[in-house]
Amino acid sequence: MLIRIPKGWELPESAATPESLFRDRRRLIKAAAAGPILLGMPALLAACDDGDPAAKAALEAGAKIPDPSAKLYPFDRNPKFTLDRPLTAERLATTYNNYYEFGSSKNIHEKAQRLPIRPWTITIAGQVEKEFEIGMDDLLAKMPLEERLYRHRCVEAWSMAVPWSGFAMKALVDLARPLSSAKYVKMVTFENPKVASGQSESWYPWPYVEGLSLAEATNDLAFLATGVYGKTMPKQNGAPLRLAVPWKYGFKSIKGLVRFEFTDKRPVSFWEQLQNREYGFWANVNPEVPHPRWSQATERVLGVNGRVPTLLYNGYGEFVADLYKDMSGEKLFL
Ligand SMILES: Nc1nc2c(c(=O)[nH]1)N[C@H]1C(S)=C(S)[C@@H](COP(=O)(O)O)O[C@H]1N2
Ligand SMILES: [Mo]
Repeated sequence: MLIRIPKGWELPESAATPESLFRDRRRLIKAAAAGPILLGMPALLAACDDGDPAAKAALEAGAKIPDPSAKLYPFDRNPKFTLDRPLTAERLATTYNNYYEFGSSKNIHEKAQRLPIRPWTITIAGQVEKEFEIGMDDLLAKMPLEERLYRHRCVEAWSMAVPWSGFAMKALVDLARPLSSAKYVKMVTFENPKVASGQSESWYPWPYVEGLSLAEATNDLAFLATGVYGKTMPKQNGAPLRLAVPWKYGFKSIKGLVRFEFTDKRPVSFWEQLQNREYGFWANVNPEVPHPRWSQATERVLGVNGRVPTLLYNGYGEFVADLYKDMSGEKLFL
């Protein structure tokens, strides 16, 4: 028998996942409409994809295709991005995750192994000189690869500090050559409910979508991460490509990216669509602006007992505060 005793920095899952409250409400409304017998059924059906053995074998084979970029790591560390705290233990950062495509608990790292990460194609679309697609390894060959130490602050008030490998998002924007009309970039996660069972939960507006203004995306701090801890990105952390925008709440740092769309309209992000009162577009970290249901003044650092104060822009004000100086009418911190 395996009894797991929660660590001091862990919350009961029900409390750590505010989003689940919303989901439960949606589920109830849906169930009421469909009749009580269907409660919880879609998730159950998706979880057991028995059926065709050939299809199952193909899924398993896809999941096992090795990552050919492994030989590129580690990347040289950029000394401009340092930390005020120790790095989070690799084991914690890679086993305590948020990735709703694979379920709403923190413990999704095994389920995420089902995702095939090669071949992997990135689409550049919308208001650009010319739309194109590029394979993940061709993209890696064109980008200025480096390592950066970043903090990460989840809206649920836990945090970590990790060494991301990847490249400045500005390098991807330059490659995309957006037109002057483009003001935002909308980013989209893969969609594959056969391997990501959470995507069969129809009360969510899949695929996961996030957005940045172009000014944010070309800021020094906006980073596209392809690895962590000097190695390729674990699937549960968003392989093969995820965003890292450490001055914003963690949900902005979208994982499993397949599409960048340049647009003149502000994209509506995944959580904003579900609950815009609680998860806004800008979502910059601010200890003085509470979430409607809890304080953001302090945070639990993974692996550390007790709480530490949360900092404005998660401590990155010198990089990003200027981006927002003429935006007083906007809900910048929610
Ligand atoms: N596609 C996708 N991206 C996502 C999420 C998600 O559920 N799906 N969760 C977000 C949230 S809430 C956080 S805190 C971070 C967690 O990243 P980590 O698991 O690497 O710590 O991923 C973000 N990116
Ligand atoms: Mo989060």
